[in-house]
Amino acid sequence: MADHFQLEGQVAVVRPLGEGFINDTFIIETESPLTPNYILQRKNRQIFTNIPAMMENIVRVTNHLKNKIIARGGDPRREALTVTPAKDGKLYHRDDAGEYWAVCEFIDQTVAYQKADTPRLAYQGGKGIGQFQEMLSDFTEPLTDILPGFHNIRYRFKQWDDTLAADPAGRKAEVAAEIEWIESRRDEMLRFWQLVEEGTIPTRVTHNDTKINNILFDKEGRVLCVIDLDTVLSATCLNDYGDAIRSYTNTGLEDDPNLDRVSMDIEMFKAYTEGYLSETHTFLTPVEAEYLAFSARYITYEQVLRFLMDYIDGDHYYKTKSADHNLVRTRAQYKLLQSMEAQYAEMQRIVKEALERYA
Ligand code: ADP
Ligand code: GN1
Ligand code: MG
Repeated sequence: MADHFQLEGQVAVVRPLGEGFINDTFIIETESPLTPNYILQRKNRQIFTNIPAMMENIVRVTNHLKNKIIARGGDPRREALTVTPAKDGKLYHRDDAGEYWAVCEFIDQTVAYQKADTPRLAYQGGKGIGQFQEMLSDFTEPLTDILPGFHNIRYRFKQWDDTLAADPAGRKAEVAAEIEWIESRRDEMLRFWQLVEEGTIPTRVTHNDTKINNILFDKEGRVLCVIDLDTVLSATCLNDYGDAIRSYTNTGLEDDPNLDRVSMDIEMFKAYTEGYLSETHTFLTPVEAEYLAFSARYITYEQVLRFLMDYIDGDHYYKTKSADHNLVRTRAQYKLLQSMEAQYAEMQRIVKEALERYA
């Protein structure tokens, strides 16, 4: 597969890499230290139904980022992804089985964390996503909406209602309590989403999948590069902030079987928020600022719904490591949601105080 792409140097070895739930990721190592290594991915074509448009989106966005990075004296090949085209000039290669493959340069001397261990790292992560959004705030080229309804809870409820009605894996009865977690919060989530639908909360170019392993840090723990750009879309920037809070503040694992370990760490929340606002306070509207804390609950709730829905559906969306993996994830994310709900007043106070510094 590597031979189909415009690589510099000779391929030495190709091996699996990373913990992504969606694509199959490999590293291509080249023989010489003078030539780059590469990331090779089989993109998930069940989820991404228009991979050519997705790759086109990624190149448009990374070209814009690279111009910004050059203008501020940065290194465009380390601070932004570089897509490596196929030998026929396309941004992907389609194999005989109809699978789509894509390559980008591997950014070496970096760390992709699975978990935030210090507030400093959370601050850096917030700054990274803030910078990413800020650099794209004047991006005006068209982007194809390759995942319609991705963080749209009205659309998710449609999928949810259909899945429950069909009960394809016969698992519905066993998760009645978990289903109630979703139903009891349906209205408040729709009320929030309505603000996006009516334009009270604006739409911007955002990442939409900001968990911690989708950002690379340098060896000193400074944020370097936002990766996994498959989901770059026009959406509310609150999704990026909320999803990152879900990821960075969790004292346990996303799929922790021990719920005693799972809660929201308010110090991590404060650090991420301060990092994020250090870059975004210049453009966030008052309504966006008002809903930052709620967006963490929104995205965590959506994640509970998506894991549970996949469990009820028979595990077709996320990669799983055991038969009940999606259920374990559901329960762990719900525990996190409850912890956010319990600390909500404090979260709002922290956001307000962080913003007052810029008033
Ligand atoms: P998925 O969509 O399946 O999550 P990602 O694009 O996030 O796939 O890649 C999976 C993992 O591979 C990342 O979490 C990271 O560890 C590593 N990775 C991906 N792209 C790069 C890159 N350009 N340089 C270094 N590591 C990378
Ligand atoms: C998936 O691709 P990955 O592993 O970075 C998912 C996200 C979920 C996340 C949960 C395209 O992210 O939406 O929040 O898993 N990506 C897609 O960990 O569905
Ligand atoms: Mg990823």
